[in-house]
Amino acid sequence: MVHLSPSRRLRRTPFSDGVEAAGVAAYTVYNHMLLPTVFRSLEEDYRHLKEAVQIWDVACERQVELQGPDAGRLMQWMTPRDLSGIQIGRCAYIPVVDASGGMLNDPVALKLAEDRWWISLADSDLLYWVTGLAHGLRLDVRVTEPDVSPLAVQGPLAEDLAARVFGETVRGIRFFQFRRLDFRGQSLVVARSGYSKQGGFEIYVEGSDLGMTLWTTLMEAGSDLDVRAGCPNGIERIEGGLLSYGNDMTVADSPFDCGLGHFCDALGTVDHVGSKALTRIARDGPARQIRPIEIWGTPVPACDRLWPLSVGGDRVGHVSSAAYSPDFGTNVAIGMVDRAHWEPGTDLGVETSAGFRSAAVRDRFWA
Ligand code: THG
Repeated sequence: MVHLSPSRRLRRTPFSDGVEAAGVAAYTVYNHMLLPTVFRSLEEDYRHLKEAVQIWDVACERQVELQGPDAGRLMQWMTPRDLSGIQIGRCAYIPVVDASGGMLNDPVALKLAEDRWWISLADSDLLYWVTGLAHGLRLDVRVTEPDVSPLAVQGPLAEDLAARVFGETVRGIRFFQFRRLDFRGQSLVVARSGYSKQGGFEIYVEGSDLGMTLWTTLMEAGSDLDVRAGCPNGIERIEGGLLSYGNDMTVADSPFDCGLGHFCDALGTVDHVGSKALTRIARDGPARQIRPIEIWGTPVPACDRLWPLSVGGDRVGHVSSAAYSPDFGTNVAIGMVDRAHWEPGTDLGVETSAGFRSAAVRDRFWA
């Protein structure tokens, strides 16, 4: 891969100076921002994430803020997930769909107040869609992108590190809940969440100026815990079945295709922009669905295009993410498989960028 040319369109983050000082080896682009992908090596970063604690610059998870009397109505109009039971202080993973039921994003929503929400975006320009809905429905709500940058603390020692910086109270924050905690006289949203299965927190840094102060404080507080700069790990997230918007799903896929049916209102009583389409898909069942796929043989390269899946020469789906897992000693992958072939144990062929391989549908993700 050649270098990324720096420019104003490719936004740095409040933590980029720290990331670079820590020796970032590779970046990707996410929401027009820099997102580190490798520090030492994918495998070394993976091992360390599972054994210690890492600080992740995930400022690219941009927030869309809804503020005003109609904030709740707009939130519910965007998603098939029933938000009526979501209390202040809770996070909710939500499919966001268009009028055809196609996935526009799969953000984490945070309910800050009855009239105030943040939507912590995956990689698509959802701000335009949300602003458009607000105008089209003539809603009384302000839609903005605030100066808020998430910093994640992930790994088995994350709770110990977070407790040193934010106090013992962090231990009481449950999964997908958040509290406002003091850091240097400023109250920051600290949530137990993050794009790994290793546990940890996400700190929503309000005000870019505070970014490097928090970064440095965490690094110093965790030096004896072997804290390192890290990033979402391409092996670990496939083992855990964490989906990547733009890779594992696009606007061509419904939440049911993505295995996110349990995040959709089961009774079909929630009125949202994709209600009609999703009611039909829920009734008929999806024609294909995301499945864990095991690819046999030696380590496969990174999946930078769809790899066709086949049975007896007929195409039955594709693989969208793959990696060799050191812990499971096999190639772990995420695929989209047609209904007739998605049963666990089904043998498939996959045309990887390094040639044809045998593969199989698994019953569950690895971790
Ligand atoms: N944290 C925050 N914002 C984000 C992400 C994040 N925005 C972009 C991206 N990640 C959105 N995608 C996901 C995908 C999976 C999860 C969160 C965001 C996730 N899933 C849990 C799982 O699958 O185990 C379960 C969620 C649940 O049970 O509600 O955490 O990581 N701020």
